[in-house]
Amino acid sequence: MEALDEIILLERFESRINAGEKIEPKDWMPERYRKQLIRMISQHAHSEVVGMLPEGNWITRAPSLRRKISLLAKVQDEAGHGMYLYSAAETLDVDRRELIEQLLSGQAKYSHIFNYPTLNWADIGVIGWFVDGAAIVNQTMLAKCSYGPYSRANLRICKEENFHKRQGYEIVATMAAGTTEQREMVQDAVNRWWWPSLMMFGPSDNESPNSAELLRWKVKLHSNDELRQRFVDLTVPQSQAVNITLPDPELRYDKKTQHWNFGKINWEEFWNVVKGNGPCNRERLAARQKADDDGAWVREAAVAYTMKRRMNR
Ligand code: FAQ
Repeated sequence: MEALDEIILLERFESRINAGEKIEPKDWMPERYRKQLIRMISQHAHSEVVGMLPEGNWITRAPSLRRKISLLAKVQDEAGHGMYLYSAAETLDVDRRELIEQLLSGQAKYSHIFNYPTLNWADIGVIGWFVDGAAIVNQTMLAKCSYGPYSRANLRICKEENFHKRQGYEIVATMAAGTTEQREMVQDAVNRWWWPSLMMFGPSDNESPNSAELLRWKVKLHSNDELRQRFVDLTVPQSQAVNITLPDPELRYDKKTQHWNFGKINWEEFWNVVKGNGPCNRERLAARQKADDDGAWVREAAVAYTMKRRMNR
C-alpha cells in the first residue's frame, strides 16, 4: 500500500513539474529530489562564500577609490548570495551549521574555480567577465528551476551578478585600451582564467552522473555542455570587441551550427583541483576555518540572547 501511495505521489509530483509548477517546501517530494537540491544549493552557497576570498584579497590594493567601492560592493553581494542560498537549503530540512561543517571538513564541494590565485589587478576584471559571466549563464537557467525557493534566490542573484559582470568587463576594456603593460596584464589573466572558467559548468554530459535526474525534475533545464557552449558563444564576440585573444587555437565559428567550436578541456586538471590539489585549496579552507573560529563568540552571544528573551517571555 505504501509503495502504491509513493508511486501515485511521484506521478503527481512529476506531472506538476511537467506542467511548469514550482515545488514548494511543504509539498511532497521524492527523497532523491530533496537530497539533490541540498547538495546543489549548499555547494552553490559555499561557492559564493569561498568566492569572496580571491577577490577580497584585492580590496586593499584596488587602483582607485572608485574601483575599491565597486569591488567592496561586489564581495559583499557574494556574502549576501551565500545567505540567500543557505536559507533556501534550510527550507529542505537541513541545518546551515551542518552544511558549514561539511565545507570545513572538506566533505562538501564548492566551485573549483575559487582555488586559483588572483595574481594581479587584471584578474579582478577577468573574474567579473568570465567567472560571473559563466555563473550568470548557469543561474539564469536555475532561476527557472522547479524548486520555488532556489528559483527565487537565483532570480535575485542574477540581477546582482549582471552588475558584477559589467564591472569586470569594464576593468578589462579599460586596461585593454591602456598601456602596453596593462594590455599584457589582461592578456595574461585571460590566458590563466579561460580554461578553468569553461570547467565551471561541470564535466561533459557523458561524464555527469547527476544530470539525468536533475534534467528529469527540471532542476537543470539544459545540460552542462549546452551551457558551456552558450558561454563560449557569448564570450568570443566580447573578447573581439576589446581585442583580446582567447587562448585556444582551435576556436572556429561553424556557420552551419552557428556555434563557436573550441578545443579540448583538460579534465585531469579539473578533477585534480576538485579533489583538493589546486593551487589554493588549502589556503581557502584555512581562511574559512579562521573566519568560523573568529565568529564563534558572535554565534554564542546570539544563542544566549535568544535564550534570555525566551526565558523573559
Ligand atoms: N567545481 O554530475 P555533475 C559563482 C562536481 S557560483 C567543483 O555534472 P551537477 C558566483 C559535482 O558537484 C559557482 N565540483 O554535477 C561567484 C559532482 O560531484 P558530487 C557555483 C564540480 O551538480 C562569481 C561531480 O562534479 N555555482 O561562481 C564542479 O549535475 C564570482 C559530477 O558533476 C553553482 O554551484 C565544479 N566546477 O552539475 C562568486 C551553481 N562541476 O556533488 C564569486 C549550482 C561539477 O556528485 C565570484 N550548481 N562538480 O559529489 C550547478 O549548477 C551544478 O551543481 C554544476 C554541476 C553545474 C556545478
